[in-house]
Amino acid sequence: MEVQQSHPPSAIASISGKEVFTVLDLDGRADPTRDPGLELAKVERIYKAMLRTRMIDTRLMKLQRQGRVGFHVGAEGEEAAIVAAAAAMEDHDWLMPCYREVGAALYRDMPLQVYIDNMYGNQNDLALGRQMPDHVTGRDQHFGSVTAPIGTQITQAVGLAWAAMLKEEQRAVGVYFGDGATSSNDFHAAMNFAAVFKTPTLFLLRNNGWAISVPSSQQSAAETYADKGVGYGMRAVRCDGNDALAVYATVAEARARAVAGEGPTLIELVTYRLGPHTTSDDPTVYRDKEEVERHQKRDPVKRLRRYLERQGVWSDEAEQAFAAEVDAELKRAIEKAEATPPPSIASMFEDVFAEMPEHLREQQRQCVEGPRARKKH
Ligand SMILES: Cc1ncc(C[n+]2csc(CCOP(=O)(O)OP(=O)(O)O)c2C)c(N)n1
Ligand SMILES: [Mg+2]
Repeated sequence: MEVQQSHPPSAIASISGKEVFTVLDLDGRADPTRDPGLELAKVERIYKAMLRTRMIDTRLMKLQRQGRVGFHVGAEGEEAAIVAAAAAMEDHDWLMPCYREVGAALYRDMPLQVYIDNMYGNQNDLALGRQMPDHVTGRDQHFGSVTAPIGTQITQAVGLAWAAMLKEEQRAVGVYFGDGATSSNDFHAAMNFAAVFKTPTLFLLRNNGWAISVPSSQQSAAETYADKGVGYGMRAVRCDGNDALAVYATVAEARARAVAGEGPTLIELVTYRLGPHTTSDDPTVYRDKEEVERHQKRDPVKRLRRYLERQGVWSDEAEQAFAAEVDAELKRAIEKAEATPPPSIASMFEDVFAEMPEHLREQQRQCVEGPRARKKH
């Protein structure tokens, strides 16, 4: 596709369809011809958000194993794909999540307490414990609701983008989903509609190698996941999803095109799920530990840290001080969440109707007077 000059030309525009766009090598050296030239303060903010996401995941995994939270879905290994994509968009752009992207909401300053309260499903949880843990929502962060069915957010994102386009809002919508989700009906409907109507949608396809126990090589017969864009007539690019600077450059460029009316982009973020699918999964039964070890060498957090160290703005001391801050804020948030009572039993019947119908009022009354309400639930 010819590059229009409504936005600055960038290195990504010059690479071929199958190539994976990379800026940083594994030791954190940036290719000067591809470096997006981000201010170091911004790179540092991205790095801190990635490290914080990793630390929160590690802690939540332990809390689940201790029986203190019921479930967790982590992002280990995918922090660059998630956080740097959010950083490359504007705060008023909507982000529609899959279930692994709370790091994007936290990057946009979702208070940690809001997230941790959701993990506990307590009285302060915005969903009042009616959803699974990790099913957050953040209106203030323009972060849509996590829903469990695979792919539904993809069509919703295209609808949001279409509305933004009709209202001439200069707003793009980024939608995260996995390699497995490209097999869903919603992916097809969304891709087709977005390409035909040129909606300002960024399809942030996290190809993390696996859909639970199905390897991405068996999920599709297409040579690359970006190839899936071709049949829809949509611009599609591949990018190293473990390289925060490459993710930033690719997403920023696609966003500029989208709001300039040049249509959507499918961005294949080539990454790897280092952890289990969720805390309910045991990947040792279906994948080799050598595969995981190979990918650990491409760890996105360590790679960006090396870049910052090379620029002289990060050090062991800075890392330790920041880690201590995150530990302390997590400890506070967990203590508060654990001290907060569960939602009231009566609340189960609320928020569906503006005025509660008689039959629900009756059920609510029976429930509140019944034996369950007297127990800790
Ligand atoms: C419609 C639907 N079918 C099946 C599932 C069960 N399921 C949950 S996650 C998942 C795998 C998704 O893999 P992918 O899209 O690659 O995302 P990843 O978990 O790797 O980030 C499946 C099949 C579901 N939630 N919804
Ligand atoms: Mg996957």
